[in-house]
Order: sequence, then structure tokens, then C-alpha cells
Amino acid sequence: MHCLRTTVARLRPLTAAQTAQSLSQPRLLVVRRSLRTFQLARCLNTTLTAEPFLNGTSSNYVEEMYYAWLENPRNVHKSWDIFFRNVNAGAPPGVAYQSPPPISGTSQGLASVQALVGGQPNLEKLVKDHLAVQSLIRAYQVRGHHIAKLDPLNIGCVDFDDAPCAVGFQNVGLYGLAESDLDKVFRLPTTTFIGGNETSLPLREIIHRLETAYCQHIGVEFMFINDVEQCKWIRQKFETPGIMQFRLEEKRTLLFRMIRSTRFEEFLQRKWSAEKRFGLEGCESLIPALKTIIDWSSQSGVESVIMGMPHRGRLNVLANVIRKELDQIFCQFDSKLEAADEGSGDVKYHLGMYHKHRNRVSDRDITMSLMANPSHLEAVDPVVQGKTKAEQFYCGDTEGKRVMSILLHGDAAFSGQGIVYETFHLSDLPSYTTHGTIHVVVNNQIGFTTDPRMARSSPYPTDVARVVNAPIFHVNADDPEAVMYVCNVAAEWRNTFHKDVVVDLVCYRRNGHNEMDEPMFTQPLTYKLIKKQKGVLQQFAEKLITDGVVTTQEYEEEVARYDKICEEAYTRSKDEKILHIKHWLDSPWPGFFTPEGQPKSMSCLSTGISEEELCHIGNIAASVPMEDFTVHGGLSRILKSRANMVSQRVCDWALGEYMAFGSLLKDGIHVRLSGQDVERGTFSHRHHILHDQNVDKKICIPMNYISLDQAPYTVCNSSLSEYGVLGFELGFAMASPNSLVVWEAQFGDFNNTSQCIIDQFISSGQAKWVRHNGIVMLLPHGMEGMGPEHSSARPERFLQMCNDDPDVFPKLSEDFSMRQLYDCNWIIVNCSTPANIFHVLRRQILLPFRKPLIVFTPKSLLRHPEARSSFDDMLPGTHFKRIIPDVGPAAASPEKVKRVIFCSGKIYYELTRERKSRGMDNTVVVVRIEQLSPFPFDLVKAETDRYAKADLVWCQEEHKNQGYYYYVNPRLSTTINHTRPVWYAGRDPAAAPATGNKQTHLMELQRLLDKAFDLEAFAGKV
Ligand SMILES: Cc1ncc(C[n+]2csc(CCOP(=O)(O)OP(=O)(O)O)c2C)c(N)n1
Ligand SMILES: [Mg+2]
Repeated sequence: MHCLRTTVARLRPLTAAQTAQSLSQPRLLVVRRSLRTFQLARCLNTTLTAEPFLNGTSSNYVEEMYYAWLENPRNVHKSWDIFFRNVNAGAPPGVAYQSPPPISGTSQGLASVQALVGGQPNLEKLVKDHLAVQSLIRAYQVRGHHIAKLDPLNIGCVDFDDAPCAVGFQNVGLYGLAESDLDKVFRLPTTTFIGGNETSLPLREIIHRLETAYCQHIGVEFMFINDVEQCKWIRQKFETPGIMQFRLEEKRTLLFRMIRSTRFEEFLQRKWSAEKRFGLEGCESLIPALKTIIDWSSQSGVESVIMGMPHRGRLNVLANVIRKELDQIFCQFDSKLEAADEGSGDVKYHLGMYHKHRNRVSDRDITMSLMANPSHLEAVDPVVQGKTKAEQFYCGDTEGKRVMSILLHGDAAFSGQGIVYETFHLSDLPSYTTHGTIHVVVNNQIGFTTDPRMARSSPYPTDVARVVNAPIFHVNADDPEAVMYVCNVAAEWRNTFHKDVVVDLVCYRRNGHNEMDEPMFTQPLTYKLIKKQKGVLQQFAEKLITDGVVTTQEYEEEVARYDKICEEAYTRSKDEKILHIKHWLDSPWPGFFTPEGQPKSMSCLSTGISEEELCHIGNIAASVPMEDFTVHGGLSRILKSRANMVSQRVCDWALGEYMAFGSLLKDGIHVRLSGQDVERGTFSHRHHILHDQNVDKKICIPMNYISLDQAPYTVCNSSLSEYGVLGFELGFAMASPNSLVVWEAQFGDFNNTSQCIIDQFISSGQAKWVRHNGIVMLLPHGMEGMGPEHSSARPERFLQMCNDDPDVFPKLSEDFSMRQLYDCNWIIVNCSTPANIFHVLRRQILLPFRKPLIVFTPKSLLRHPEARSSFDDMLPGTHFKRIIPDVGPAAASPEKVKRVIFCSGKIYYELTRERKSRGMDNTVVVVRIEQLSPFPFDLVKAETDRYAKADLVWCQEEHKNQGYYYYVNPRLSTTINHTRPVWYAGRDPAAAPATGNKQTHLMELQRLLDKAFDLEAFAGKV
């Protein structure tokens, strides 16, 4: 049976000394809301250490007693009460202890204690034995989950070799206790709830209750949590005797939910036996698990639940949790279904869903959304979080009481994908928290064909959650009642502490990875066991019938009732001939589009604003609108220079951005800027948050002082994660079209660690899932001699993913530029002026539809004296310039022009400087293409027509295989109908984005400029 994972969970006791050691770690204990530090105990210990009967180990026990006594003197035995009173009164060593008074009262248990200690108590033995019992209790709390019966197959996929532990009757000797102690009564420490109303219990009963709490079908992993109250809360939820009991009605509901979950899969299997569906068989209790969480949360006031999940059981969740009509699901299996709208289909496993209904348990409305997700496992996690945060933000839910998220995971993906970790690290950050996510892991102990022992190095797939102190409830998914119980606790945990929690459904996968796969190829022995395993519904139904909760007839009737529902839906589904992907939207934007889903217009108002507004926002940007606020001297100078610019009616880059954000805020558009160090700006140019130099945490956000009825401005430094944070912002932008959501990379090249979000969501999201998104990515880019790692935002990659055809000159029309924007998959710009960044950011909101905007942003241009814009370029009537033609002397006499250099971005300033130094202002024009994609065919054509006889050169500072060349070149050629060559002046192809050597960098730059202005450079070449 070596193929089976045969690890026998061995439990090693925490020895008394270890317990004592862990107890003596400095920590904070909270008692009755007052903070009590360890210091106090240390003071006591100074006096205590001299007590003749105390040694290092027992003093820790006494310390625990002392805490309990402080809390309430009645918590400890009378003898301890007297002892502590005496110590506190300053009794000298040896005098504080007095023989205990005779034990009175009715408790028989206490009488046994007297029997234990005898007339002449041996205090040292008493202390040692109690300490041993305490160790034993703690061992159960810490590691009871190691021996809980979590695995329905009992193949033991969790390997605890490095942390075995032993408890149970047979192991009491390991704790220094004897079998003869089993019937002795011990006072229970305050760290356990197993006593219920009793404060002392015989050791045998103590062990029995601990086994019940920690070693059955639920394994509670929580003792790593650094919060005493939270640990106590969990202990109370699992240790209190008899706490896991359900009413008859609850059991029946649970059974009915199991019927739906199970029969749904069986129905699909019957009807479409040759179709993949990534069925839930082996983890059918996922459905009641989710429904329990939702019921509980709805009862506590949650109105909206946003979910993200992988393939496994998705259809079942859609049908039985989100409550999508069954016929709409069944018709997806019809290959002849025709698409009525755009979208690549992919409904069954990837499209999302949004549905509002009345929750029967709470009798309140609840909106459920399941987010569309790509195949890339776990990629949707941060997206769900972002959308949840946005919904909370828009409804003023600052504590996560109305909107919450649930994330589902597979065991292999949960431990394998780094994005899980990145998402966990957002969970407690002020601008990213969703106030607790409930994670549910379908832990079927396999990932496709790979065993856990080959898939992860941690014992559980859930260990990643420990980094944020999330409690983890492992549960045997073959026990629906245990599942329901932990789900209730998880929902209550979230509602109480607003922190993440994990439910680990330990289950199995009855079929192959999908229904077409043969699992016996790779897991033969496991699957022999699985074939023998009775289905969970059958097990549960038999149990409830035996217990008299339902009759066989009731059960069979319910099964037949649900089968009939499925059959009827199946019949209806055959009438469905057309697939409306719009019906599968996870985030509808009511009122934004026409009822047919079209933009309300095909025009965009001027993105300019009034002089008055420019001055007002500029002055805010130059001010510290808070009293008694000390700004840094250097920053004062920056603010002063902003004031100067305003008085001169010009903007630099930072001010241009300020004007865009400020004017949108003033119009009630929420702006959110997120990314690493964005508050100040990587290049120290932005300074959107001012910090008082004398008072800690005193900050000022001038952008929030623009007007009284403005929208709030959110600017937040993020965790050091691109994948997680970009995904989060994408999700945030999904919730509403009426906010400008901007993510900035520290340097543009770091965008590739979020490649999955870019590829799977941003560039293709609308095409796949008919979902618009107006997210803005700011990617600092430019060859400035900083070396290969900080130069390139990889424009070539973004451009390669553009959907416009390089070989077709489009039909020009009046609304050409708008149509082009509407048809594209994303907009890519490289602005060379502050006015243009101002306009393009504002355009994002003024457009009647939403498209992702990728902006290659400058570094040195931020402070370049020429990279300034006059207010004139930002006034009403002005627009974003897709290209900026040359307006110099050459443009006035086009017939004299020998060469037109097309370029994009900062190289423009290097080209014009070079042109001037060569005295070629009359012969060479430099045209800036600011909007690279969609390519401004119309405007470029106007330029090539105007300079009909000139050479055409594309000049870029990037290497030839990078930058824009391979995108622009064919489009330029198409524009001129291939009548002239388009020459290249730029760096040679290279593997790295830039040289690390400053001299080489300058030499390369000069070489490309030489080529750009050498009018003979291409002579004779074809
Ligand atoms: C990022 C990513 N890598 C690889 C895959 C291919 N893949 C699809 S399902 C799967 C196994 C997933 O196992 P698990 O997370 O345990 O879920 P299960 O199928 O067992 O429910 C793999 C490797 C994927 N979809 N996404
Ligand atoms: Mg799995």
C-alpha cells in the first residue's frame, strides 16, 4: 500500500517544561479591557522566587494562577487566594503560604482534590500534576487537529513528521501523570472551556472532552494567533460541552441542501456523460457550507456577497448558491447555441454572475456575485477583494458589515500560487482591507494528477493563511453537520473580528480531474478506496433516517422533487437558442449604458476646464490647507514652485496630473491612486500626502480640500506586490464606471510580475466577458542610463496585444476616433506634455464607455524645463492630442521638408535639441504620436500627406526588437499605402532592455540621433 499516504498522525506531548517556557514568553494579556502587561507578573515573581516551594517550572503555573486570581479571586482555590493576598501585602518568603481551609461547598470534585492532596497537602506534587494537566490541555488545543479524523478516506495526506505529538489516555505518562491519576479531579485552568459550568473534572473526563472538541471530524488550528481574546473565543466555540448541536429543522435543511448538491451533479452526469464539468463529487458538502455562511452573514446584516472560485463545482455553485436558473445553465451544454453579443463564450467555467434574491433563512434581500475568472487559478482572488472594497466604499460600509467576500480554492492551487499569499497580505491594510474574507478550500487531496506530497512542503494546503493569523478550521467533508458547524463559526468569526478565516473541507475527488480523465493511471490505490467509499449524501441520509430526523419516504420524495425540477428545466433549456453573454455579467453598471448595452453617445465632451478651476486646483496643490502644520523645508520649496507655475499659467507633469484628479473630484468622481510609494511618488514629484514634521501620523491631503461637495480622494501606498495590487485595483474599477482607478508601477518593468492580470483580465476581459473596465496603469518608462532593470515598461508587449489590424487602413468617419476607442481592447499612450496627461486622464471618465488605459509615464521629463504646458492647452474646448504635429519653421514650408521623424515620448526632446544644434529646423519635422493604440491613422495620414516628398523615419530610444517599432512600422506603411519606406533610427536589437553602462548609453543615444538626422543615412537602401 505504499502508494497510499500512510502517515500515522503521531502526537508528541508538549512537555510541562515546554508549556512553562511558552507561557513565560513576554506577552500582553487583556483583562476586563484593561491592558495588563507581563511586567506585573514579573514584579510578583520577584517576591515569589524566594518562596521555598517554587522552582522555575512551577512558578509559571503560579503565574497563570496569579492572572486568574487578578481577574477574579474566586477563579482560584481559597489557598491560592490567601497566598496571593499575603504576597501582595508584602509577606516575607515562607510566610505567605498558609494551609488551605477545609474544602467546603457541594462540589464532589473539590472533595476529590482534597483526597488528592490529603490532609497534609503536598503542594509541589499538586502543582506538578496540575501543570501536567494544563500541558495536556494545551497539547490538545495546539495539536489536537493532528489526530482529528479529518480525512474521509483515512489515507493521511498530512505529514506531521516534524511535529508529532501524543495525547490520550494511553499517553498520560508522557506528561508525568500516571494511569492512576485518571480518576483524580483537577481544577481546570482558565484557558479552557471544557468544564462548562464545572471548574474541576476528573482527568479521564478532561481527556474525553478534549478528544470530543479537538479530535473528531473538526481540526481547529488557531493557537498560533497572537491575540488572547481571539484564541479564547475559538476555544469557547469548540470546547464548550454540547455546543455542536442542531435543531431538527436545521438538520433537515442540511439534508435537502445535500440532496440538491448531489443530485445536480448526478443529473448533469446522466444527461451529458461525455462533457467535462469539473464536478463536485466527493465534496458535495461545499454547497451547504457556502449556504450556511451566506445565511449566517445575511442574518447579521450582510447585503452583498462577492465570490471568486475555480472550476471545481462551479456549475453547482451557480445553480444552488447563486441561484442561476437551471435552464440557463443546462443550455450551455448545447453546442448549437448561438452567441447574441460579443464575448468569447466560455460560460460554463469562466463567466461570472450577479443575482439578487431573498434569503429564506434571514428573510432579507441578498445580492450574490460570482466573478468571471480566467483559467489561471487564484488570479481572481485580488480582483474579488478589490470589487468588495469598492462596494464597501460606495455604500459607506467602513467595517465590512454589509458587503463581504468569499473565496474558494483548490488545495493544490491554494498552496502553490503566490497570489494567494499576496492577497492575504492585503487583508489588513487600511486601504485594501475588506474586513475579513471567508476562504473555503475544496481540499480533495489532489491537484489534477499530483499528490499533495509532491505539491507542497507544508503539512496542510492552508498553512499560507497563518501569516495573517487567520484561524483554520479543518473539517471532514463527509460529516455535513461538522461542516455546517465550522461554517457558522467562520461566519461569526468574520462578523466579530472582521478578519480572514479559512474553512478547509477535507474531501476527495470521486472522478478524474474532469469527467473524461482516468484517475487510476496515477492514483490507483487511492481510487480503489474512493470506489468503495459511500457517497456523503447516502451516509448522511441513513444517519438522519436512523436518528428519526426524516423518514425514508420524506427523503425519497425530496430527491424526486429536485430531480423533477431539473427535468423541467432541462426541457425548457432546449428552447434556448441564443446565448446572451450579457446575462452573465458579474458587475452590471445600471444606467451607464442603454438598456441594449450600448454607449449612450459616441462623442466625448472637451476635457478642458476653466482658467478659474485650473488656478483653484493649482493653488490647492501649492498649499497646506491645515492649520498648525509643519511641512518639510524642501517640500515648502516644491509647493512654492507650484504656486509660481500657477501664477505663470503653466503646469509641470505633477501639476497636470493634479489638475486632472482635482477637477474630476470636484465633479464628484472618486479618484483612487494606488501602488508602491505613490503618495509621495517614486520620483518625489507628487507629494499628495503631506506629513507634519513634528507630530507623528499627522498628515494632510490637500486634494481633499478642493470643494465641500467633492468626491473623496484615495491615494494609498500599497504592499510590495504588483500581481495582488493591480488585480485589486482592477476589481475596484469593476464595481463602478464613475471613478478613476489608477495603479502605478514603481518602475514600469515591474508590471511583468502582474502579467497574469494584464493578459487574462485587462487586455482581454471585455472580449471574453463583455465587461468594460476603465483602469489606468501608469508605467514609468524611459532610457535614461539607469541600467537594464529600471528602463523599460515593455511597450512592445502591450502593443503586441492590441486588437487593431496593422494592415487595414480603417474607414474614416466623423466619429472615427471615438469608434476606434470603442472597438479597441485598450488604449496605449505615451504623453510628452503635462496637458496631454491631464486630458487623457479626464477622458477616461468623460468617455461614454470604459477601456483600460496604459500610460508610459516619464521620469526625467517630470522636471524637464521644456516639458511644461500652458493653461491655454487645458482650457474648455481643448482635447487630448492623439498626435502632436510639428509647429516649427519646417511645418510652415512643408515642401522644403526632407524628413519626417515620427516618435513617441521623451525622445522628442532629445530629437528637437539635436535638430536645433544641427541647424536643421527647416528641413526636418518631428511628429509625436501620443496615442499609440488605437493607432491614429487619420492624423498620421494628414502628416504624411502634408510632407508627401519627405523621408519617413520612425525614431525610438528603445532597442529595435522592443519599444514601438514593430507596432508602428506596419501601420505607418499601411497609412501611406506602402508608397514610401519607413526607416528606422533607434538602438539595435538586444536581449536586455538597456545597457548598464552610462557611457555606452550616451554613445548609443548619440548614434541613433546621428542616424535620425543624417539625411543620407538611408540613401540607396530599399
Ligand atoms: C495558474 C494555473 N496553473 C495551472 C493550471 C492547470 N490546472 C488546472 S486545474 C489544476 C489542478 C488544480 O488542483 P486543485 O487546486 O487542488 O483543484 P482541484 O482540481 O483538485 O479541485 C491545474 C494544475 C491552471 N489552471 N492555472
Ligand atoms: Mg485538489
